Amino acid sequence: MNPNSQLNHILLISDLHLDTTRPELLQAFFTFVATIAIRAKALYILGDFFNVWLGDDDDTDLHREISQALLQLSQQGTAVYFIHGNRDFLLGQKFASACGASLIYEPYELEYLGKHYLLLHGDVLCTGDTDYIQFRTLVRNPQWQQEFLQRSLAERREFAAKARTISKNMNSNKAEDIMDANQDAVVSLLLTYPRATLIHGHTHRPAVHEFNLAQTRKQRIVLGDWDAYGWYVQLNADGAQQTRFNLQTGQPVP
Ligand SMILES: [Mn+2]
Repeated sequence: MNPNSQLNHILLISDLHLDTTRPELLQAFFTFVATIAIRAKALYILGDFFNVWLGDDDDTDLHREISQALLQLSQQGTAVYFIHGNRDFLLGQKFASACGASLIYEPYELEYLGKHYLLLHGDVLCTGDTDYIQFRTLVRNPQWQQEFLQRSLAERREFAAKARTISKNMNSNKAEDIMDANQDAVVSLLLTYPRATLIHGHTHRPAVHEFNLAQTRKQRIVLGDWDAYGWYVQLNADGAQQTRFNLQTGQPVP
């Protein structure tokens, strides 16, 4: 049992984009786990935790260090959950188990202390980006995934590098708002989950958006990506609050 679990709150993070090129982010994540996440009842990771995920058979030092840290966290009483992002949608049951974590699927409705939240990565909301939505439909197809995972790691790596180059070239010509969440998509999702506050990442535009829908005040919270700062959302009896923190010290930065 987690000795601090009386603090009774849930944490959510997104878009760490961990890989070997950003050792300072990896260090910040380990500090976050040991000092902040350890006090939470649960940690939800809302996608793009890894910068790229080619399959659970891609067994690297980075992946092992991360699974060990998460396994320890889960064994100390903080439940860990993964939602797929657009970069790590191939993260599978095998790696999740190695982390002591559960894979959950978006949109995921979470009820906590009488409040309802709807968790997702956020890429499905960017409906203005039709090239991307088309690509997503392809790579989220189970048959495509099965075939892809049967290719050699070298081939998968090559595909990922190509896909990144294509997406970079396409995105450089796109208007900013095309790659943001589309309000019609947000509204349509909230009409299906009328009680929920939306929480997602993906766009790297941390914010709390408030608007009226059917005479009710609604909230959409966008988690920040870990880059210059780290970000997490905390759920407690008062609702959801986002904190920005210093990556080295873990201290909040207003
Ligand atoms: Mn993303």
